[in-house]
Amino acid sequence: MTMQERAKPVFDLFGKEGLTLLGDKPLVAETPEFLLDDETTPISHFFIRNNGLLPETIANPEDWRFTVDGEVDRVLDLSLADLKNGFRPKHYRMVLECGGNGRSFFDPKAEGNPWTNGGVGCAEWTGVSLKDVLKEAGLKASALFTGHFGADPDKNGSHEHQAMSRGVPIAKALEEHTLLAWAMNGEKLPFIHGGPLRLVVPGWPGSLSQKWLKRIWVRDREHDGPGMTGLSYRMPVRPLPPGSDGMGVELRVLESMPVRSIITAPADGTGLAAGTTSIEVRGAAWAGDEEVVRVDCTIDGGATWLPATMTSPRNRYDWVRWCVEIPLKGEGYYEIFARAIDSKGRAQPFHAANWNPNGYGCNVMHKVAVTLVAEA
Ligand SMILES: Nc1nc2c(c(=O)[nH]1)N[C@H]1C(S)=C(S)[C@@H](COP(=O)(O)O)O[C@H]1N2
Ligand SMILES: [Mo]
Repeated sequence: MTMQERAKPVFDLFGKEGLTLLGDKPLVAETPEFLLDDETTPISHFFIRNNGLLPETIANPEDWRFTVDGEVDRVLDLSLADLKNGFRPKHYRMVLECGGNGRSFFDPKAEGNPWTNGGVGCAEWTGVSLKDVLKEAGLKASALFTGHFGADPDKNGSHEHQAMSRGVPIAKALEEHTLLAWAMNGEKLPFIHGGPLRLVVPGWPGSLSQKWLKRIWVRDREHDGPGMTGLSYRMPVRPLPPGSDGMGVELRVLESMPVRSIITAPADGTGLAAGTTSIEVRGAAWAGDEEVVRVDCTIDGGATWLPATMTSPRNRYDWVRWCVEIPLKGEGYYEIFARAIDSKGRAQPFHAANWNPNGYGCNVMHKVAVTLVAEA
């Protein structure tokens, strides 16, 4: 059986269509770029990333409970219903992107799931700002970091260790857009995306957005759960020669994700009818904590660029959609590249730069090839 055949029952179970399976235990699946052609990514096309096995489902989501403890004045033990009734709900459309998105473009190959460009989606999240809940708990002066805990068992099915438990400096936790979310695209948060309750920590690696959230431990130091130590989510401070083992080099935790764009139409490998004189190229772009200031496309390997028109993001951390009409000079083969530039002037590279042992933060330009067939 191929990976795709094996995936079908699981994808059907979770209402997924057209995803590419990267692994089944843990379940990991990415979205082909051409299925990310919507302003808001439908749940059926939203990628899946798990580091352990799935937790048990629960009968009544409103009874889901989670705690806030550690460096707080009052320990909170709240149900989902308490959250909905006690705090002001927020609705933001925001990008969620795996820290390893793009990993497969590194050469030599880096450790981990071989994401191409589809470990990303942009959904409308409904929930409350984590800061409002932390305020209710009362942060002590010693509160420096969060630690996130979910209900999922690890890869071996054990609940003794967390499959993944990461955290953020308290300033990120206190951002308006860092949400405790219970709905996605206006629907009850699907189980596979962490329902009944998950964190959404936008702009930073997806691993911070803990699914099936059970506990926020407010800490007086950097959190040290699985995913926080060693080479996990750390980048070399100084550029490394590709293929290094990363031993003995200075590393820092990856925070904001780098600027990135994808071409969502046409699909790679599209054949264009004879006589086509131009092609509409569309896509999405986002830039971690920064803004996207422009997107350009080239069909001549970067010799000339055409500026794309962009939509305005709905709110901070939303992606922008862009579009550009590119004239074609007749029959033949064309490679389209899209390049986004962020508000700090940083652009995407033509090849996977910034090689690192675990393959994080690859933002190489996306390439789509099309062929205009000859007149019959
Ligand atoms: N409890 C829990 N939360 C988790 C994970 C996990 O394995 N367990 N994986 C993280 C990672 S690495 C990513 S990229 C996102 C993916 O979210 P999604 O599956 O809803 O797309 O969830 C994050 N939250
Ligand atoms: Mo991830």
